[in-house]
Amino acid sequence: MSHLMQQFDEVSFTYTYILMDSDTHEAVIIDPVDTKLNSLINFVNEKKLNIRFVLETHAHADHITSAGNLCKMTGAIAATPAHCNITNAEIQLEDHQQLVFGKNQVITAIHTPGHTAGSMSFIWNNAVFTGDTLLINGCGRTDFQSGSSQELYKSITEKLFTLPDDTIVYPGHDYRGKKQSTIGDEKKHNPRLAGKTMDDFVAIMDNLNLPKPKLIDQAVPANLSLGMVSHAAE
Ligand SMILES: N[C@@H](CCC(=O)N[C@@H](CS)C(=O)NCC(=O)O)C(=O)O
Ligand SMILES: [Fe+2]
Repeated sequence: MSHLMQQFDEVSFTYTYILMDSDTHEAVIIDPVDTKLNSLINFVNEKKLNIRFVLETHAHADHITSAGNLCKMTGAIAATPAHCNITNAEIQLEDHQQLVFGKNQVITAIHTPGHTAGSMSFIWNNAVFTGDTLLINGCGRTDFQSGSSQELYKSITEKLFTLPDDTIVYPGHDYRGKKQSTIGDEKKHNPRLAGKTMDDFVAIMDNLNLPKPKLIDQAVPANLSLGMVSHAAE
């Protein structure tokens, strides 16, 4: 039996996921946020979880991860996409690499570049954790961290949209209070993708004109070391 808990950070609108195996109490955490570390640790203690791996979908630009501290506190192993250059993560995930925890729980990492060059999505049972590759009725921006709207279109349409239609989509963020979707619904209703060619998609992404994330200059360097910021220079 498996269980999922979704934690929300209302400052950065980030979702953190706790994937649990009920037989063994082993668990995996995806995209933890620094300011939510205490409540996450409380949940882990309350449920008596043994955290095996802490995963990042990418090096985030809008908040600082707690992955480094979480690993230190729980003895978990950090696993991050190989092409995100998160140098102190013990496992550098390659495309299609699998992580096993609990009793036969398998997570498959899929390289889905576009939001950032290294971004990955994680498949578990009938769910996919898409990070900022695919959001509900949207997608991550492509204008920094070697992003590419052409690559993002290919990752979504050639990789994520080939998963079964009833696959549950758990995004890295939602700015409108939605918690989950399905591949079928995103194929049909996502305004950036439904019925859109790559050229249409690129034109949409070129015209978003979004302001830079407020924390990008602190968050990206910190997240390249799992949020373990060095205080030596301060
Ligand atoms: N206003 C937010 C913007 C955050 C932002 O740009 N987030 C990225 C993900 S790291 C994104 O792709 N957002 C998609 C969107 O805003 O539609 C902030 O300052 O942090
Ligand atoms: Fe992001």
